[in-house]
Amino acid sequence: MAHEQHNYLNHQKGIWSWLTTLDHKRIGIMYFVAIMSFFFLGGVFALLVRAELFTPGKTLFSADVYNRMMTYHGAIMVFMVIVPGIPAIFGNFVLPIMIGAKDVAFPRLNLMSWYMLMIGAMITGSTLFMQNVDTGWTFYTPYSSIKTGMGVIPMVLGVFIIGFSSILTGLNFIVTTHKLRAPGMTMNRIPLMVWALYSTAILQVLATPVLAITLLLLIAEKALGVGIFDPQLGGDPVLFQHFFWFYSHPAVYIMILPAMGVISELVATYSRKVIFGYTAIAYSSLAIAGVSFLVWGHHMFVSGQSEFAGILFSFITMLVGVPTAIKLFNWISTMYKGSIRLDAPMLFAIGFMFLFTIGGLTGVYLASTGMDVHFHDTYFVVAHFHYVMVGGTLMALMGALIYWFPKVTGKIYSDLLGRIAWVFIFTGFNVTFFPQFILGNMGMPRRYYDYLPTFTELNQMSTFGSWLIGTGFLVGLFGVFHALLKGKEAGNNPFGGKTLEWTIPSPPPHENFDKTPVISGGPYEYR
Ligand code: HEM
Ligand SMILES: [Cu+2]
Repeated sequence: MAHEQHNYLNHQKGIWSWLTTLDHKRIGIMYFVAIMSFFFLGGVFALLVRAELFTPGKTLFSADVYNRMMTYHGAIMVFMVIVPGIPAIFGNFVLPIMIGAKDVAFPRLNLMSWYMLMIGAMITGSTLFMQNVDTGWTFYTPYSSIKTGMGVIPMVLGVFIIGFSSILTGLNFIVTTHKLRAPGMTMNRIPLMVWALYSTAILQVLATPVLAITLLLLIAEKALGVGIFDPQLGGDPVLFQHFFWFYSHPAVYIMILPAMGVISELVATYSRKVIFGYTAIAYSSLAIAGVSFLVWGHHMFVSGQSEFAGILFSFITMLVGVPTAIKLFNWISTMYKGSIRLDAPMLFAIGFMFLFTIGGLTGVYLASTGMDVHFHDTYFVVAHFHYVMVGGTLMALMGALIYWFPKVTGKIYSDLLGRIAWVFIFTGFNVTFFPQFILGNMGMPRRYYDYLPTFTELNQMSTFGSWLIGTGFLVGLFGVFHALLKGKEAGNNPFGGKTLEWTIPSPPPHENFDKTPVISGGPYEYR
């Protein structure tokens, strides 16, 4: 072997050089380690929740313990895994490289965002040792503000801080995309992943402050007795729902848009074709981001809002289907007559399209005001949002992991292990969540500790499926260690990608490019 390549991994040595690094690539890896640990914890809670639901009545835990596990599962998965996941890990790693930059615009702010996530997670995590955080991840008032214990305060304080991490990352990505593109890299030449991250960043910056203020108001009411949401103090609990969903609906697009960006890259690379409808895919991200601010009321059809509001929210919600369908049709058109390679990342991309479509279509049921009266707060909703969030975001995350692994580490992730993980996750996923559509339609309410004996079989199927998913992710994790220890050397461009990251060595040098690239064409020039 020749002399060791100089790259960002061996540029400096020691744990301290990592904890103080300003290199976006190293920060991406630090996010990976942190977020995967949260994911593991959230996953354990999920398995415990499903285990408790294996039989009606008490299976393993008391109702109190169940409520807490459900709360931590939801809060960890949403605020610490699926929201930051793809942007913080892969966005950090690839965004600057994809636009031909040396780093993000504000490297120190980038490092600070990571620390804010860690501090927020520690404060939220510390409540694990308090006995009373049992509100569910939505922290609905008046239960959270007057009925349950004080552990809610540190819980939401942690989420508040995590929110700032998200805002700062978004800000950083917006400025980076505008200011640091290489010469010739016009906005209409940036890769679709960058468009997706950019649209996401707008949502992060505009929507997250609303959550932050809402959580501060909740703390103010709980700690100081200021009447905001509590009717006894002159407040309005429905106001909390308006605030909460004004953030949390856009947040579902913070979760899914980066995933869609990943899918665009995978579809282009593994179909070896110019992406069909670049402009349409790019601008549909912006359209989705825009419309997502106008639909929050579909979470409140049964909250007593006016009928007119209901009709309006229902209509606007359905509109989101248009830009989403545009993306889907363009991906399929790209694959049409392409030389498709069904490597593991492409399997995850196809899994994404399949599961996300089911999730999206069932969203249309929920968005119909009449049907939502039937489905609201049942397992149908649980199935719907897991199909979109897990089926969408986590499938894309796995695809992204295997696709960019060689670039990040210099080693190739075993395609076989990737496929095995895919089979377990994809099958397990459907076994877990499909029965929940039926359960919801039969009337099983969500969040409950107990259920009618008639629901037993479907619940057992669902619990069994959760073990398959768990196994799939363990295989996925094993694949990481396997690749690090035994993976083949990657070379610059093992999959024939066309975007800029594939033009530099794997792992990349400290400052990405020896000399700034000059761009003269679009990002996917296959023919
Ligand atoms: C982009 C991906 C999407 C994600 C990540 C997502 C996520 C979610 C989540 C987390 C919930 C449950 C909220 C809760 O805890 O109460 C939910 C509910 C809902 N979603 Fe989606 N969703 C997505 C797409 C859609 C689409 C495309 C539609 C409609 C066309 C839709 C319509 C609804 C409706 C109406 C509800 C409320 C149901 C109820 O509570 O009765 N969603 N979604
Ligand atoms: Cu929504």
